Amino acid sequence: MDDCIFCKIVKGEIPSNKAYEDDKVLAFYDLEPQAPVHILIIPKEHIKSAAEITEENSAIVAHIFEVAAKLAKEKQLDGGFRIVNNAGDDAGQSVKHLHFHLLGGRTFGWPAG
Ligand code: DGP
Repeated sequence: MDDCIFCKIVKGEIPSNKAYEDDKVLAFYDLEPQAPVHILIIPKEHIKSAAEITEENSAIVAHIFEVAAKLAKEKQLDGGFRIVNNAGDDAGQSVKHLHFHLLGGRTFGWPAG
């Protein structure tokens, strides 16, 4: 996707502060952190949102959660952490490339906003 910010980050056309990378996913620090640890985990493949997850591409979501658990351990989020996915305009998804927020280092209220 030519006009997708996160595709440009994957291609290295926009710089990011990387936390993890492999052939399928990239994790990088959010520009507007909402917690002491705020990492975005994205598939390298362009998938618009969680609404586009199907039987064919759902394995990437499992892989993203494996990476989240690994990062949470690495960042010593032993007390807990939150994984957030905003899907679509009503949920406030501002970047239309599937991403999961890994948030930690503070406590969180519930229900969310
Ligand atoms: P969401 O609202 O769920 O679509 O979250 C998008 C997040 O992406 C938001 O927390 C800010 C972050 N973000 C947007 N553009 C950039 C960027 O160019 N670099 C980085 N590191 N984060 C970005």
